[in-house]
Amino acid sequence: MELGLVTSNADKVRELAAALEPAGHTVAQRALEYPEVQATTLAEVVEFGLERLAQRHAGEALLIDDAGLFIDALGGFPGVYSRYAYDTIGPAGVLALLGDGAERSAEFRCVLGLLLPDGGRQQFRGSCRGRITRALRGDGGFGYDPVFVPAGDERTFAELPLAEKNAVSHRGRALAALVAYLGDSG
Ligand code: ITT
Repeated sequence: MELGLVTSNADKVRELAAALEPAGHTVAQRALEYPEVQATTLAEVVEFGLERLAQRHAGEALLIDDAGLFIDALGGFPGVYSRYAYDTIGPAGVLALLGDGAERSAEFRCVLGLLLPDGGRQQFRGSCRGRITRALRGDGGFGYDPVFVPAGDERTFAELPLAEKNAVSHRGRALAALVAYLGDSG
């Protein structure tokens, strides 16, 4: 299926294409506007975005991707505010908020929203547990990748090749669910 990915983030497009293209789907970045409402969960943000896209783009197959980093010791911050925190204090500022604290567990979450040409809407979720580093490490990936080490590894997401990140990441897991669904629905 030809999927339009509605995002401003070219790194997301690379991660989605790496999972969807081998399964026979094509992904093109679409520069459409949709409002990201202030909500307490990623799922609500995605549902609202899909609703708006359905009103203006009936008949198209579109995907949106909303993700965030939820740090346990900060009560889940930055979470749904991850973009705002990234643009203001950045990953180094988030490390500063955590300080030297020993409790560094965190979770990345991703919700993919799919709008089908017949108007159908679906969500696919993925999460990845891990821990926050004490310093930025690695220059691959994007966003908070240099401060997050997935469980079972010693490398940050920014130190992993894209295929290895996708194999364990929040987005990779949501994508696996999306690929299974698209396979089923033909
Ligand atoms: P769009 O909303 O246009 O898709 P965005 O970059 O704003 O792009 P999100 O709202 O989903 O995407 O992301 C919130 C923040 O979390 C943002 O600063 C991203 O850089 C970061 N982020 C999202 N996915 C990530 C990942 O896989 N690894 C590291 N950081 C990520």
